[in-house]
Amino acid sequence: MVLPKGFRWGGAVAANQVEGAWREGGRGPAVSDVSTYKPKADPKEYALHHQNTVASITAALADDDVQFYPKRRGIDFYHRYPEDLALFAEMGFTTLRVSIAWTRLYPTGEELEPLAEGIAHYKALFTEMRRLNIEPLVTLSHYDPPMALALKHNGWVDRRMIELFERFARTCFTEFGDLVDMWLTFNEIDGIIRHPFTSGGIIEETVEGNLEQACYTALHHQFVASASVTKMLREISPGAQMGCMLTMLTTYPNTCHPDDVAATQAKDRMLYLCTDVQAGGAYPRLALTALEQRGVSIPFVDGDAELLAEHPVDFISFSYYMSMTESVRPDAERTPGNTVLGVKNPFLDSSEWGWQIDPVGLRISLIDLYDRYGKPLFIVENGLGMRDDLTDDGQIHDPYRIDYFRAHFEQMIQAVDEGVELMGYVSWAPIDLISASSSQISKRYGFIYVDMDDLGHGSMDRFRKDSFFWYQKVIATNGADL
Ligand code: BGP
Repeated sequence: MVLPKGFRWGGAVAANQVEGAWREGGRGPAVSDVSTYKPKADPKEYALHHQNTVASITAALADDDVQFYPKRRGIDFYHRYPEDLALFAEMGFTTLRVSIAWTRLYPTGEELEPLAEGIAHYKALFTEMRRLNIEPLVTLSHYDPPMALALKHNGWVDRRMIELFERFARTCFTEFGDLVDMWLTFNEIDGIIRHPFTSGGIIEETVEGNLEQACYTALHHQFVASASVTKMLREISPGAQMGCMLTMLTTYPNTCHPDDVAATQAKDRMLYLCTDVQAGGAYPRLALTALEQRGVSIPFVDGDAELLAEHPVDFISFSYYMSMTESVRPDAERTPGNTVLGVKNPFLDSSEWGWQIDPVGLRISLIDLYDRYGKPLFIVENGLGMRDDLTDDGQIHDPYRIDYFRAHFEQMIQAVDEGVELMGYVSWAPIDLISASSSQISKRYGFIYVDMDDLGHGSMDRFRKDSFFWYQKVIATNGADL
């Protein structure tokens, strides 16, 4: 079993979780800037700030604090990227997934011209990556819509967002097109249904009517925006490729009771809605019926259906961290997963954060997606968030992380062996960063340790973990030596 020559290896990060420098270069606020971390000792204050109401957002924006809002400081990748890229190159990365902060180019999302400083920053970043032979895979929107658009238009609920996103994308394609050949439009596009504020800048309090309707309206606008900029990319950079990005929430029936199987089938139908639209070019009929029965309609305007049908993505990318099960029993034991609650699988172990570790689920996911769409796949997030200890002599022994990756790579290679066309694998994340869901850095994913605690104390110095050397060997042997 061998991976094809040229198989891409690397890591993935997102601007709002690594860059920091939230006020530099004219950058405008993004929804991620009000994402809070507070030690559990003060749950009341935490809850208050976590509401994402207009009042709490306004108060947060007037507050300069970076301790309480860790995504504002990230890991200072904005300044330290040369050092970090050198470490990635040392591991042998051929690809790095990064995202562009929309508000570094358009601070409120509505300016007519982009900021020169933002463009210069990303040009320098991509140029340095190319110099190190690291190919950029770039996400246009990764959980950081401009805050101004959230407050003014309620984010993606408003169809005007499409035009503003097109302007942003056009700037990216024209300015960075000679350095970037692989793009993704929206990170985990399905996420808008589960966390409307983070993904879509939707402030629940100001939604008129049904929240689920607002979320599907916003999702439709993102689909249209995605197809429209896919069309644009083909005109501007004919050789470039566009991918969609799905949260792969692989679900098994908790038992072989037919009701559990039927419930899993219904869940899967909604899971694949996004890839059916973005890769298949149309909404799946039964999912539409299910939505209609819940009073949700899709706000098609003339030309949308044709646009979606004519401009599907070139490849399908996804995040995969764990699997879960589905049960119709109301008392079934629940367990947390990636932005969802699932039913516990008795055959699997869990991470410290309760995410159930399932390497075989990665193979199942690859085969399912490839069977369904027949398009090239790209694993653009996979990894294990754990606490790590830095020893006095600057080492981090993380055999649990090596075990996790080894088991997942075995299954990935098996899927390729079974015929799945896989463009590459980039881990989440090659370096410790601020966690999306908890805003903690102590939920560490990296092969590289960042010396900082959840309150921002520490030197921010980088240290190679044991897994760093292991991944280096894996890449050097193209997965032959695990
Ligand atoms: C995905 C997101 C990432 C990332 C990852 C891990 O859903 O695309 O941004 O952070 O999950 O999640 P967390 O940081 O919550 O552990």
